[in-house]
Amino acid sequence: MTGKAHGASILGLAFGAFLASTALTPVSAQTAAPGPSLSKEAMEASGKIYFQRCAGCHGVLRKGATGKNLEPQNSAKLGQDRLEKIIALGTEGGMVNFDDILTKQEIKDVATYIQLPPQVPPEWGMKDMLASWKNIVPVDKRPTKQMNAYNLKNVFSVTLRDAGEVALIDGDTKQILSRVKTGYAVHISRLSASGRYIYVIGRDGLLSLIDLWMEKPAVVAEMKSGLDARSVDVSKFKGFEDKYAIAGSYWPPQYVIMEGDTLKPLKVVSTRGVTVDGEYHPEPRVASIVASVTKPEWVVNIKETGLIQLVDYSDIKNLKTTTIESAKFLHDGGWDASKRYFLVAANASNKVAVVDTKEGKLAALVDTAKIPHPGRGANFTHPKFGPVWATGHLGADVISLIGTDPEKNKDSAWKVVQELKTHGAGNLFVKTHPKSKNLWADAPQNPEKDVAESVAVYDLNDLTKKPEIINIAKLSGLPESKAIKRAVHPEYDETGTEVWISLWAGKTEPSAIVVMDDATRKVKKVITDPNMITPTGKFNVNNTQHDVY
Ligand code: DHE
Repeated sequence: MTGKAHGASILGLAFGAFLASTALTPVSAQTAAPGPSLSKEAMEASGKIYFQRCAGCHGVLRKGATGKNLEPQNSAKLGQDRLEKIIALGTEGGMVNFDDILTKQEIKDVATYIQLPPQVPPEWGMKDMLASWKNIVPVDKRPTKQMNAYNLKNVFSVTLRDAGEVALIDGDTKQILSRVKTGYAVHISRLSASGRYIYVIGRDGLLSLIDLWMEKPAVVAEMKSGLDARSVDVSKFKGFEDKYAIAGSYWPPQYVIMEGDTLKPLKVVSTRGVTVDGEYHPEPRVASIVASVTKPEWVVNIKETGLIQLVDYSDIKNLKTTTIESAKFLHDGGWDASKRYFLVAANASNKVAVVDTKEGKLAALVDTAKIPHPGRGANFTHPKFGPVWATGHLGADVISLIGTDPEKNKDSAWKVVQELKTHGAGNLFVKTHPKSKNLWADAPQNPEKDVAESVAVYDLNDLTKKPEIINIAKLSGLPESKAIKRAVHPEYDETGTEVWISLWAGKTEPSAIVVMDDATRKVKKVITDPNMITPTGKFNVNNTQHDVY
């Protein structure tokens, strides 16, 4: 079974169960009344497409988040023709075009589907999780020391998005060490506090635990943590290293705490509830999760409620949670250089929320340009404003620099102190390294091919200089094609001297990882392979383990 088929079947099963359990009126009955209707087959197919392609931004219940509310009272107003056009061509508001991914008939059916009442997927609780849990290599059968000769600190876990796999690549030799089957449309990798285990979460909620100490690193445990998920982290506080893991779900809206070395589920906590505006929300999804090193806590960001939870894992039977009000549609974020403050984008509110994890309080809500999207952001010391954290934007062609030192640089703290002009909107990730004097920014969501295939590089010694714009696709030597090869997710190696950039092409086209020399900004190596299918995120073991960015 290919990775693609493997992933699709897992999601298909979940979705089949969801469709079978839905309390919706049978479609044939709906056709009796005038208005939009679909055959049973078209309904199922459109439901799958919606769940896989649309729910991430619009929500399973279509209440809206980064994307617009698509409940029937709103979508029906737009009407079939307008909806088909929007799905096919996208909008200036950030909706991408699907005319190169879906057939005309699929677009037509999805346009109809979103005018019908949303289907409610089933819940996924402790029983389901335990039934899905596979302790493939029990802890006492695992190696007691590293059994391979790899320089593990410089290994990269690379998301092969549409293959449902990660590739483990040796950062020193640039060789693919192994490809590991994981969940559908894999999202992120995170490292255990010890650096021994990699945790990989798929969009289908399948969490895979990879043991880097094995002669050939492989999956030693897996567990389906939800039906739709994006985030995972581990316990990093002293005394709790590798003890617990936590995975957040989009559906059902909840998080699960697990044993760190086996993934056995221990506790499930729902995030349904009332938003910062005081209104009940049935689908407050878990966005980013990050582990503190100064307290036994996770920072759990709940997208739709705009609430940030500090979850204290020192006693999970008597779980204590501090709930911090911020702004709605929390998404991704990272630590400041001191690792006391966590900065998270409330993206559809055009704000960055700053949490003081020492005090357990909101430090600030910073207004930014449109739709901040930091990934984990980038930290460096600005010649004028002191320590700053940088975020790019999906909706604006700037990088915002936010001052992060309220002690010594009080006037700059929690303000956008400078905006750096980029080569275009549609940025997803920015990156630097403590040993580097460069800041790299991508723009993969920009509709212009040339912009999406390029990165901007800033000289941190002189931020008055224009950035150098480098077309990574042209440098890669991959065959020219009409389709966009999106340059995405710059990631440093352990030493901070190389920057790895994915060229994310279509499923059937050649993709690559281009390794740039940070000092000269020239190509050092292009990593290609027939199995390098849709590489996106890359997670260097050392930098991810120690939150270096
Ligand atoms: Fe991501 C991080 C959600 C689409 C690549 N993405 C995250 C996080 C969230 C999230 C909540 C933070 C996790 C954490 O830190 O715990 N992403 C979503 C979506 O909801 C969205 C918009 C739509 C969807 O349906 O999934 C989405 N993401 C994408 C992509 O299309 C990307 C570009 C390609 C891909 O592989 O799917 C993508 N997201 C990433 C990456 C990170 C990420 C590489 C981790 C960045 C890092 O450096 O930590």
